[in-house]
Amino acid sequence: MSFSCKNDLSNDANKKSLVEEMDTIERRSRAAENLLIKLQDLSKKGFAIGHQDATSYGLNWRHLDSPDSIKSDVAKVSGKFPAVYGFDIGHIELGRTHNLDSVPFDVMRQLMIDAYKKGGIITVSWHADNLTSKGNSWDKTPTVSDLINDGKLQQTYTLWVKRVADFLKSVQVDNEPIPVIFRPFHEMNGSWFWWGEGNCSVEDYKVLWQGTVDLLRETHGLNNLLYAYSPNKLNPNDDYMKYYPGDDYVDVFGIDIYDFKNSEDYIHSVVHDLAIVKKVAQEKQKPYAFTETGLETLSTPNWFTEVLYPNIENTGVSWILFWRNARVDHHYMPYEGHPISEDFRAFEALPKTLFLEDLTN
Ligand code: BMA
Repeated sequence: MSFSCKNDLSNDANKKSLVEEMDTIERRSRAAENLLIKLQDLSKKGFAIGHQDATSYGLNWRHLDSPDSIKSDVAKVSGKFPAVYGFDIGHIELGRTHNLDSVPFDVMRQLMIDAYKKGGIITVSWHADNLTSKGNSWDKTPTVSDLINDGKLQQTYTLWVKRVADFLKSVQVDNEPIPVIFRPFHEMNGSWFWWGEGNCSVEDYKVLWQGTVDLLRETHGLNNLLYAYSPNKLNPNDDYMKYYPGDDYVDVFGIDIYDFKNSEDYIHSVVHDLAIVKKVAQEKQKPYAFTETGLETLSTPNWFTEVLYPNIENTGVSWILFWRNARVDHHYMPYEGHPISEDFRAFEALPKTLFLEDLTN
């Protein structure tokens, strides 16, 4: 079955036959199953530390061509590499050679392979462009309803997903695609992306998610992916499950919460929202994670040890992903000489923080 009109995707009979069909195909590769188990197991010890674009670039360095030696701001500051590696494949859908943040996809592939071989966990987000307006992810022009109803756009989107599949299939070790936690269409309960609240109906969002996963799994036969559902911080009265596309389409639960220089508000959300994520995940027997977080520029002293750690140490999250170190005014992890470095080293020494060398394969 392919991503096609809404009727096909919301038709119960079609869904039932799809589920039956899936039973006969290997739904997840052995490596993807192992990753799922690893996520559950490691959460008994602590939480894995992740960084977006950890090895792609940092402050004053960049892997522009093929990577010779692997660097990371986290390693420069703490002596340890992160355990989780976030990448973004925005612009792969356009057939470009570089992602939206100028990381060459060939370099990204090498960095993913290197991290995986060393026991690291790979997670991928997708800041896809807007199909209708051709603007970026933040272009709110409604497009999902167009996609569902317009055959021509479906053709384009099908090609976009093929490019995603080709890339994710091409990241191989021993001729096998490595397992990846794919986290598309994130923060949908916020209104800043074209797939977000107000720019796309709840029903259409689910059709988009399910249709995309069906294409990846069936048309392209990808079984190396785990799918992560990650709304943004909940506003009062938000239902965490509002956009949930269903148990067959999600393997990992998550949430994105940032500290906008208001620690009290941040702590309140972290404690409140992670409790909800944990409850849902435990009911569904799936792992859960703090899929994005950070304090831009790290201007609050002792943020890692005093604001963050005490509020997540007992939540049971499998990992926590800090956003990227792009610039002096846009970074979420310390870099060499950063005033918060010492606090970060103290955070590293706390019992629950797991870095690359703390993970076992
Ligand atoms: C956002 C910002 C952007 C970036 C995007 C995708 O949060 O960091 O600068 O392009 O993520 O990485």
